[in-house]
Amino acid sequence: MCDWNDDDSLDLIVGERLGYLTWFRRTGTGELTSEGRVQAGGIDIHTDNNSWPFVTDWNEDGRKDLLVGQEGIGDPSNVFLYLNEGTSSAPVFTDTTRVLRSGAPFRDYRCAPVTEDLDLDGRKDLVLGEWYSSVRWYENSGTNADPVLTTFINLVPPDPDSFLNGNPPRINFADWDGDIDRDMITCDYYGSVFLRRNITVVGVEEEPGSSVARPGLPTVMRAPDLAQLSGRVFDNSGRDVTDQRRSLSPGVYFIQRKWSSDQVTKWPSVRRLIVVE
Ligand SMILES: [Ca+2]
Ligand SMILES: [Ca+2]
Ligand SMILES: [Ca+2]
Ligand SMILES: [Ca+2]
Repeated sequence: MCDWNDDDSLDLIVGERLGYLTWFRRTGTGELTSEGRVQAGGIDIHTDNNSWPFVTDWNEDGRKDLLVGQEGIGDPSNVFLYLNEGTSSAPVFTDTTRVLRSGAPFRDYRCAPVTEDLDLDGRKDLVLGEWYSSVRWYENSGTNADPVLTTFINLVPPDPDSFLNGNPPRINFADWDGDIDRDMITCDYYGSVFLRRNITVVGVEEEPGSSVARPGLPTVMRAPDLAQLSGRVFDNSGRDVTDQRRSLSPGVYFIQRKWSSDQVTKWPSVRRLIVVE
């Protein structure tokens, strides 16, 4: 789901068994109407079976792009990127590239890629659902505009035997339980929906001499590093001190980060605790 044409109404970009992608536009009355298949170079985009579209501004140029997974048994690549060469409100695609990890294409079957900054370091990561239930987190070691993906951690382990763990997973992130952190919701081939709550423990942990960023934990930062972060900074009275962040005194602050991993870009109400040393 995304606002494909930037008219403030959520639309659908739908993948399907036969590999095409279709845009269903939300009308003024709230109904969805088909606007036809999404094209690249004037031709319907046609992946292998079970196409999975995810709309995100991959290269951070302000224009939404398309990240697409496919089934692709035996195919040389199963995660593709279509960079938008039009505008954000009228996307135009001409070509596609393969998304790489450690320099090689993803060859896992039935890929479902989404972007999500799971470790809250301000850089979007890749979360990949694939054959046999596994959901993998590829931490982005590059930048937001040029993600670099290498190793992964299984958020959900593969289950090639029982097929009871959400096989194959289709992924979404949302704060389901309203406790600020974002939870993972997946559905599978058999019609089940799985909720996996984010249960990161909140606490303070310090490692003297270095900036520390841990999932879900308050972050200890040096003032020079804070100056490199995008986002708004507030002191403990709620005063916006973003303009002074290069020279903040040691103390406790809060940072608010803009995110765009749920098809929209917005300032969330959540402010993350940081400690400037
Ligand atoms: Ca729309
Ligand atoms: Ca873009
Ligand atoms: Ca990240
Ligand atoms: Ca939550």
